[in-house]
Amino acid sequence: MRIGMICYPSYGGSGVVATELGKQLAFRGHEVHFISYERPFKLDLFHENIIFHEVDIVDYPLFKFPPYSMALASKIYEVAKWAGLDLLHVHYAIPHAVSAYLAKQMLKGELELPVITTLHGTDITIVGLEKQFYDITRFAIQCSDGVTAVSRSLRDETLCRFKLNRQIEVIYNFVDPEEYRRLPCPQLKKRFTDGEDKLLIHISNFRPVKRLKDVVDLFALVNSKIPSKLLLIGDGPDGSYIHEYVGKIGLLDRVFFLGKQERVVELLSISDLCLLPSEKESFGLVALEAMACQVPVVGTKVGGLPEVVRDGETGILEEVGNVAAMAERAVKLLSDEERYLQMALESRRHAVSKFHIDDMVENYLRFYEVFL
Ligand code: GMT
Repeated sequence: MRIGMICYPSYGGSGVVATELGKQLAFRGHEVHFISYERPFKLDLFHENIIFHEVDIVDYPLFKFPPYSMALASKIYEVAKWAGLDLLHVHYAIPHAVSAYLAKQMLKGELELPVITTLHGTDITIVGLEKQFYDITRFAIQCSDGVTAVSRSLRDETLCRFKLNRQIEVIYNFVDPEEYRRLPCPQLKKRFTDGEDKLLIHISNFRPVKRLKDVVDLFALVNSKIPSKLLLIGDGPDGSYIHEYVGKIGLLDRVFFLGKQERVVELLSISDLCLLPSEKESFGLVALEAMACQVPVVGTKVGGLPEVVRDGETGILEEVGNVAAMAERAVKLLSDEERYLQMALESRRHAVSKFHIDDMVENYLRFYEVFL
């Protein structure tokens, strides 16, 4: 198959999922054409079946905002004809599904291009609900030949919020158990703890939806009972505010701001708990990656997170904002070595058995077949 893959190239779950899926399809002999404004950061290899096409963004003094959606549609049109694409898979509805629709119309009479849209979360639960995006997002989802969502929760929320009456297939996000596994990293661990402290980790884009203050408050409560350190990986709008807050509560010597990281396996491998007390989370890819590295997750009962993390078996889930309950259960877990080990091992087992990359790639391939 010749597949066009549209995604955001930057750090973030949707781009990671699209890139890893594209790589796997290429390894299985399909030709994958990535189209984006930059090379996706996880597209870090040469493979003869992977071709990256950069969307040229034309600036002109008249444009306050260069029209990216149009530029993307033109690029899709161009690549589809040039490569003879069999199918287009767009990740994140806004604006990708709209550009795909445009390109498909432009190709009419020349090439039949089935469009598959994968919904990732904030395109539905936050951005898509904005007044100026709602109708056009709904239209693009309705016009896609196939639609997938990364959790049952996201599928149901899409159908309900967008008042849609169409089939949406659930294909979960996935993890490569070979890449994400607990590695022995004693030297790295020594840089943060002398062995006495527990290590807690949070990885995100530091947006309000991730509730960074809850991350820090949760950590502070755990640390007041069990000496701990917190690794904060990522950056985003709440970065400086949260740095200030950590200073205000006097924990700067126990919280490490490590910024954006390309590889997190080693950092996860030295951690004891992964904190994800988000306001919304359609899936929580980072929770899955943590579990694959034997790190139980402490998070919220929101969106698709309960489909990924099994409360009491692979982590702890509480209501949004109930930091006290999360901390109390986290302290109890960290104090019980036997139970902790059991949960850490179960986290890995569950991640590998339910979210294996090979199974999900097969699910996508089966789904593609329906539209060819
Ligand atoms: O907010 C983020 O975490 C980024 C966003 C994205 O599109 O990259 O993440 C969404 O998609 C991920 C991949 O499918 C999911 O794992 C995240 O749960 C989802 N984020 C939210 O729903 C807030």
